Amino acid sequence: MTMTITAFERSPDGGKGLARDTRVRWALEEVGQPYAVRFVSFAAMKEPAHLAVHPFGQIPTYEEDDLVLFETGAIVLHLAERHAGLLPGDANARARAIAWMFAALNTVEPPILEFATARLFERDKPWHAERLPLVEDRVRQRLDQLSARLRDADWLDGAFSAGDLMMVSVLLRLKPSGMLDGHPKLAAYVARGEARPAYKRAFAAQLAVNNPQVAG
Ligand code: GTB
Repeated sequence: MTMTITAFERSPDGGKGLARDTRVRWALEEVGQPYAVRFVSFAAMKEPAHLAVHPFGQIPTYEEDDLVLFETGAIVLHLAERHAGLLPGDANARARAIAWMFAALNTVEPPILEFATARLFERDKPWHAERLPLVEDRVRQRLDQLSARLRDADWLDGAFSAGDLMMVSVLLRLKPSGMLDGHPKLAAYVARGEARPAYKRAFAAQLAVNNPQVAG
């Protein structure tokens, strides 16, 4: 069984690990599965060959024999269900870990993406200065709520799970803004995720492609 994912030929973040192939690489590393990467350019992503695997012309995708998947949530859940290491054995704990995956993608990531978009692409708009604090407030509200739930625990619900993998991946997008600094428990939570050997391998693999000088 060969697993192949797609990733940016050259990520716009220059190897900061923010493109979404990193979370899939991380999941593959956590479950100890080797994988191959097919690199695609922005132009190639919109060509019929890639659109056949990803209807929206994006990365990452996942191929395993005759199974083709897109959407990082679906890919990570598939890996977590097929291989040990990312979901607990107990049925209720498993359901809760999956709920955290959905919370990361559906509740926490949307305001973070809005915030990133506002910071990166809306600076020249006449309404930017008015809109940015509103968007920032929506992110802060989610961080306050998440931090209140996490408290001093290492992970969101018992042992590290796919829920934590997804939540840490989503929160990492805030790092360049410095917003996590106002939430020390979450900053420590993200640092624990980044310290995992599997994350380090995933990060190094994408860095080697996107910034070979730094990767050495
Ligand atoms: N919901 C989908 C999923 O989770 O799989 C979203 C996939 C997605 O947004 N893919 C992006 C993409 O292919 C790359 S990850 N974009 C190209 C396009 O739409 O044409 C998003 C991303 C891109 C770049 C940075 N960065 O440079 O910091 C961070 C995140």
